[in-house]
Amino acid sequence: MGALPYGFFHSPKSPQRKVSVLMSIPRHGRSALLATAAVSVALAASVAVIGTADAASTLGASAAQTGRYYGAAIAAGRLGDATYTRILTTEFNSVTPENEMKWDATEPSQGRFTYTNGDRILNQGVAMGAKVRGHALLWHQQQPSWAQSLSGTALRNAAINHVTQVATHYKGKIYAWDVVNEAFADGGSGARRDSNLQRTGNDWIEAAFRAARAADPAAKLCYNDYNTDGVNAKSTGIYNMVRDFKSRGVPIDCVGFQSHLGTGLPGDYQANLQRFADLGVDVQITELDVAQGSNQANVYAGVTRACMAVSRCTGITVWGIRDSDSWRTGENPLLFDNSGNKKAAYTSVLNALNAGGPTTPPTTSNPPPPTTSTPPPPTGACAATVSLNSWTGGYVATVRVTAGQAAVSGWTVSLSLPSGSAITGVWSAANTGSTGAVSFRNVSYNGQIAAGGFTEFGFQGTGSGPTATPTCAAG
Ligand code: 9MR
Repeated sequence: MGALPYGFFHSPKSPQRKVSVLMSIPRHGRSALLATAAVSVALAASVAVIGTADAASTLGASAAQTGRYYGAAIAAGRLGDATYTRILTTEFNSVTPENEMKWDATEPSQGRFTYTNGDRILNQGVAMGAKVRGHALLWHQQQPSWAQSLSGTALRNAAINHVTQVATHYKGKIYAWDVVNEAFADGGSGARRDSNLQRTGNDWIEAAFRAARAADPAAKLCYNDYNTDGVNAKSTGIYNMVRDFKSRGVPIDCVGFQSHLGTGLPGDYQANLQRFADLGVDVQITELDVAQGSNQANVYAGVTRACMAVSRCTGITVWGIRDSDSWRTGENPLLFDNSGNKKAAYTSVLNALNAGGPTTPPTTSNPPPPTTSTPPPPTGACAATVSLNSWTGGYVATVRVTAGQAAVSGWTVSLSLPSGSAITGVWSAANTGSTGAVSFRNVSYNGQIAAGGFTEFGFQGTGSGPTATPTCAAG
């Protein structure tokens, strides 16, 4: 059997549960937290001196031996629970906020941003020396009520502003953002899901990724979804989107496979991860949980082995710590029982991690650094063209810079913005000016363009975008 029908689990939890997530941590909880964080730092230090040939004894340390992480979704409201925090700081080297960085939590009324609980998760991760996955900038669920009542250009502008503001707040601190969550429909269509965001125009996803890149160039930008646990219509729809994004230079770095699983694992789970990796993106298991049953430990082991076999599978996150922490009430889908004891599934995961696999490619900043070994080619002429994704009140411009018959070594693109337009974000170029006559200089990694080749940069702005063809100066 494959994944359980996910929609069954997917109804939002009661408002009471959300309120409890937003509770503040009691003072004594905070000091317990700091104490355990200190212990974990000491543990991490001792792990670092163990040779990679030794089997590590925690999930995080074992995953780290091949350059991967093993993470958990955590809730700010549980950090005062000593058992929970002990397991977290001992076992995991990545955290994801279960709810605290979602739109309803971070922008409860329009333009008023609240980061208290998101920051708690971030600080917990930092104290542990863990990677922090940001989850999730845009999603059709858990939108604040004010956003639910918007549509069209007002919603598009609000959504892009949300991405920009939240990614800016956490700039430089997030390993990977789930920029867009669950935008594809279930079933056989392979198409986008209908939602208020989708109704703002099919380009909403790429606009979100561009805004996220502009706000936090160091974060890996992921698309995240469920029921993508093998080669099926939904995962193929996403695959086609990622392939299209890569071909057009839309910034995307990773795909998250939530992996809310039933009592079986599709036979092509690993092959599906691999086909995405072959597009040139990282893959991550982002919300793993597996229905309890005689097969639970085997399914967990299978997921682990699949990730370990794919060099671009950079890590695994389980969606909670103890069974009692899970959103799947009564299904006992996690690695620790209600009392915090390790289950058979835990042992199967640890063994699979310790069995090893190819190491993940070294982490590079986004975009990759320049290669300095080849001498710069001779200077030639260049040309630039702009394509616009516009909505009332805003736009995203993608500018293609093309070299002529000779290679280009450095370029500057100049253009004129209509009155009322102002640039709010730029990626893959450095701008001079943000209104009226503006220019864009190449950055370190995209100044060299081979003869006849091209590179792209982009910017986002308010008002309406440029209409005249820009000029390009080489050198
Ligand atoms: O685990 C989360 C639960 O506490 C929330 O009530 C719920 C609201 O929809 O979201 C849960 O997390 C979801 C995640 O953000 C996206 N993928 C599905 C997860 C389970 O519903």
